[in-house]
Amino acid sequence: EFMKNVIAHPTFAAGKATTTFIEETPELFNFRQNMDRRSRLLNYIANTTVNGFPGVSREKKYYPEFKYAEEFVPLDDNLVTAKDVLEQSGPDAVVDWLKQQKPVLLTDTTMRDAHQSLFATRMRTKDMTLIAPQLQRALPQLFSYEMWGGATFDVAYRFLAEDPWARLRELRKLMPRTLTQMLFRGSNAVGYQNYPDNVLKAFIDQSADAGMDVFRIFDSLNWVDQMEKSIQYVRDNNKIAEATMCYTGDILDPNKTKYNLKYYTDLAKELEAAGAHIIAIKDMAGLLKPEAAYRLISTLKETVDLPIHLHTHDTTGNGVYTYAQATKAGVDIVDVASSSMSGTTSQPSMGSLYYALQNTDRQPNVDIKNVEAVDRYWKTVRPYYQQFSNKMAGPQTDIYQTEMPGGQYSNLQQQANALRLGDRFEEVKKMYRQVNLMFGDIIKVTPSSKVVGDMALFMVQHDLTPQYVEENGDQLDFPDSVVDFFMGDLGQPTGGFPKKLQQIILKGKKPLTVRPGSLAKPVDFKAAKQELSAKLGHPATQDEVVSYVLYPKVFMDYTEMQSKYGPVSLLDTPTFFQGMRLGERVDIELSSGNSMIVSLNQVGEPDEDGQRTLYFDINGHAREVRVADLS
Ligand code: 3PY
Ligand code: ZN
Repeated sequence: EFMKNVIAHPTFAAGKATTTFIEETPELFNFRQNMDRRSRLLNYIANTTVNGFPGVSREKKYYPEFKYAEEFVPLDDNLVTAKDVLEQSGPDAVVDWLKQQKPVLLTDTTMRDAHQSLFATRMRTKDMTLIAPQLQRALPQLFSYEMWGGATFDVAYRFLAEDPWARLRELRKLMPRTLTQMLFRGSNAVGYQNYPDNVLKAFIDQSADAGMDVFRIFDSLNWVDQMEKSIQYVRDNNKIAEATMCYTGDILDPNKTKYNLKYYTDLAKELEAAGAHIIAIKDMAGLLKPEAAYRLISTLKETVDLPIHLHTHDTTGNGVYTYAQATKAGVDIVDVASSSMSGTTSQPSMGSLYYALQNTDRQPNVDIKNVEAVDRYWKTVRPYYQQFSNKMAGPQTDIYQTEMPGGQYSNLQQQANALRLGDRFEEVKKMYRQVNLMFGDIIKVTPSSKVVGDMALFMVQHDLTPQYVEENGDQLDFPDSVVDFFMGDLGQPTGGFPKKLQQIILKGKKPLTVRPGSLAKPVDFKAAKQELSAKLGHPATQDEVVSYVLYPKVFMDYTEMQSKYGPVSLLDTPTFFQGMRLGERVDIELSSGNSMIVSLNQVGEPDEDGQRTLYFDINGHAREVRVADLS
């Protein structure tokens, strides 16, 4: 086949081929590459069929009955989107445009926070790109689609064996008329540790280049010093800097004085001075009660001259009511998710909010038929991820006490299960609250929430009480994340660290009192690129270099997985997690017009070496694959 391609090539046919012809004509290798990709994918399918996907139990393979073919109500030809304004006139014009909008604007978080909060961030790119063109036809007028950042970056590489940059680039291409939005953890970027400033800059520059428009920048302790640089880097790229206040406590509770209304209005003023285009209120645990939302938003509207974007989680069941009150108070944008990906630890439902605001002048400008049509797609996708679900069946009002972020709930459950504390999760939740108080009542959001979670698990696991820690803490070996936190590695909490506990935990080590990023040595990107290129055996791209700098091990593991199994992101989700079943046929589109149709005809018994032979049929040709049965 390779020689046939050579002979058929016009240069060769014209008799002009020189000795370098083969090197100069890389398309000849496409055939080989395809062959190679097919074999690797087949190995993946065979291995997953025999041994399963790590951490996923074997189940009846779920096949949606339903073929997605919806008609959408056409949109007004004169529609102007926020993305149009950004492209034509830049971020300041978007700010002005936002201020003129009467209806409340929406951000759809289905492709980021919703699945992060409902099923441990496992949604695959394929399930997003399949609907993206329709989203663009049905709902281009949303303010933005949040589809990147937070935990998605790490999880894409670590658990899904796919490239997060490719996800961003692909969705950007498929949805050109709506802003893309990401969650950016300030000095922690999309990780859990502090990075040097030049890493933040490289990441933001690269994200902007890949198509990111709105950067929601927060700090896990609401420390503005740790957000300033990122805000500036986003501005330098002519993109939208949404500076964030994480909401905790209860501004209307007179007994809770640490995070009161003044705390938030002062913070908003600081963020405005730091260059924010928009102020986000990130109610990551869903603690903002309806009346508090009304008070907070109306006061902020009088305090700063910027649009306000409200984010909540529906864990307590009050999300839509909170949004309704926020809308009354003049909030500009709110975060919602498609119905079947909404509720409980996720965002409130877009459709529900639409009806809640009916007969008001702030009802979102969306066609409800389109909203519902899009949701019929997500409804088919959700069961693919059932095994990762936190299985929360209804509202949890004890969150008002626990103050645990929606995105953490399912993760902490998984961590507890791994430590065999699954049946003591109620205790873990209670301890989480106690740890927060021991730590001086801190903002709890990634990564500070992880520190509180790690400490709570540690205390439940070893049956420790706060009093015991205080009296005998010098004997205890605390989790690394807890030690690092008290060292000041995540920054300084409002009101400082509780001194006594800090001494107990640090055991004589001297903590930082300044921004860790101000001490961190810049990363030498040239050297990193050289090092990585040598490891990869090809010149590393900037996407790869940035990922390698942020997550060296996770990234290298991913490349290893790629070279072993090829582009597994092309598989449909049930096949990715479950492999194939006897007699089943799966279509894989390798590239447009280039499909691989796979049938599984027979699975042999293990031989004396424990190897099974699987008999496939690929595009009509028989293929056998041998796989070690690890069971
Ligand atoms: C994240 O940082 O990933 C979050 O979603 C925090 O709420
Ligand atoms: Zn959130």
